[in-house]
Amino acid sequence: TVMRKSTQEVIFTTTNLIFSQLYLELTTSIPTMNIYGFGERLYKYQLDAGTYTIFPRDEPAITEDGTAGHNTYGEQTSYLVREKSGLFHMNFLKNVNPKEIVLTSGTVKYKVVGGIFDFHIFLGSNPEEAVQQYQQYVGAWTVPPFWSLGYHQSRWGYKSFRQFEKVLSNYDKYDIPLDVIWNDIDYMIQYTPFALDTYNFPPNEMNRLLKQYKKRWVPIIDAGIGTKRIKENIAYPRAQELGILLKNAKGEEFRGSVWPGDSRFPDFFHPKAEQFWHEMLEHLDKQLSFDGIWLDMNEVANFCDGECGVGPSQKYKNLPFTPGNTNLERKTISFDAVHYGGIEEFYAHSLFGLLEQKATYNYLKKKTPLPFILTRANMFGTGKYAAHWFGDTTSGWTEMRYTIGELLNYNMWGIPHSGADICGFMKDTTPELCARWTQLGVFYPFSRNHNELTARD
Ligand code: MIG
Repeated sequence: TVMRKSTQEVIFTTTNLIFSQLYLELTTSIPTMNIYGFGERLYKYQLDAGTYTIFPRDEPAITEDGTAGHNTYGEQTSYLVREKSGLFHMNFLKNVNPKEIVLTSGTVKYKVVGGIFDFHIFLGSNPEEAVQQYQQYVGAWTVPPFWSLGYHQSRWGYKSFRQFEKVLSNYDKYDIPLDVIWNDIDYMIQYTPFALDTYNFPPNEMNRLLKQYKKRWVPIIDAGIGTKRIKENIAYPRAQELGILLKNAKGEEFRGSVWPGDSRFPDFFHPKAEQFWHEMLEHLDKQLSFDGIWLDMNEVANFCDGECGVGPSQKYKNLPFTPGNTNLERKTISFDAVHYGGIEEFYAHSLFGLLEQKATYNYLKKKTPLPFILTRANMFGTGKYAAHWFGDTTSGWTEMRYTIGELLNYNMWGIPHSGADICGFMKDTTPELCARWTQLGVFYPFSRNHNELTARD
């Protein structure tokens, strides 16, 4: 039992405790239902009683409804709660294993598959004080460069620099201020990371446009390294040479599949992984200099469930409990994949993104005092390196409203530079929704219009 001395109020007390190798359960009382946190999810800010899954994954168009399995891209394991006296505290569970939280009136139950219980409680007299202490502990947050606080334009499906030019000239024509223009996976040859498509995006044309229209440029980098033997693909041979690829339980390269087709994943635990990542970023930077980096598919996403051709791992097939009621290795890498130092993926899932963000940050830090990185995967600590957008949000009114709840959450979790795709990502938007979303979106600290490949402009 933890009691606040000044008010004698109980703020944490365990009413049950199970502690075993693969299953941990604990129930604590909470003082009121003015409770906020547990992500990532697209939902309103104050939580209702319900079941909340925490396990980062790549699943588009998910809206929370208080039942298991509506988790999205982030690992955020803290909550803020109002005490009966009116004081606030924040509770943080430092654990990156898959978990589910069951919130009932007056209790929080943690159901965690693996790892340890490591709780931290931050006492404040008001919400700001509690949040500040939490943020100090997790290392938040990086100061964004001034330009990144401006307005951004992106979409999936700019096929060439000509279409890019059309977008830029339209912004000018209608006198809409724009600071940053982005490229999605279309700028690469066969979606192969670090392989610039110089036919459709010739560096001289791109540089001319960025200069003429005075825009900053941010390209996407996906986590999966394609294995295609094309001369522009320098990443795969170099990763093999340095021996930095993630391995399966047999010690072979772990086989995945992402946008470039057959793919491998860099193992950011490897001491030479950062060198590899910096060499690749520099290779792209030299051809076409970027102002920031957009990290996608880093939960990590995989089009196979577990290893391609093998399937989910045998070892972790029969877990005592499955958060989210769904195969946890769905669209990601197997839990028995092995990182450098013998660390199994089961214990390191969310760390892929964090270590990738850190490596990217360290590269940009060589060019500029204030790096800008946008990441989809996130966990506690991400704010130290990167900004976050809420992934694949559907173009709908409820979704638009819920982005406000998510925004407040990320402000609390130490990633204040965040926002959702303005006008929505999945499905066609409508003129009215898009106008309203733009009115809301200019108040997102990270303010970017972005759209899916098949949805209309
Ligand atoms: O499998 O790069 O959330 O913003 O446009 C989809 C294409 C991959 C998901 C991102 C989205 C991006 C899209 N990506």
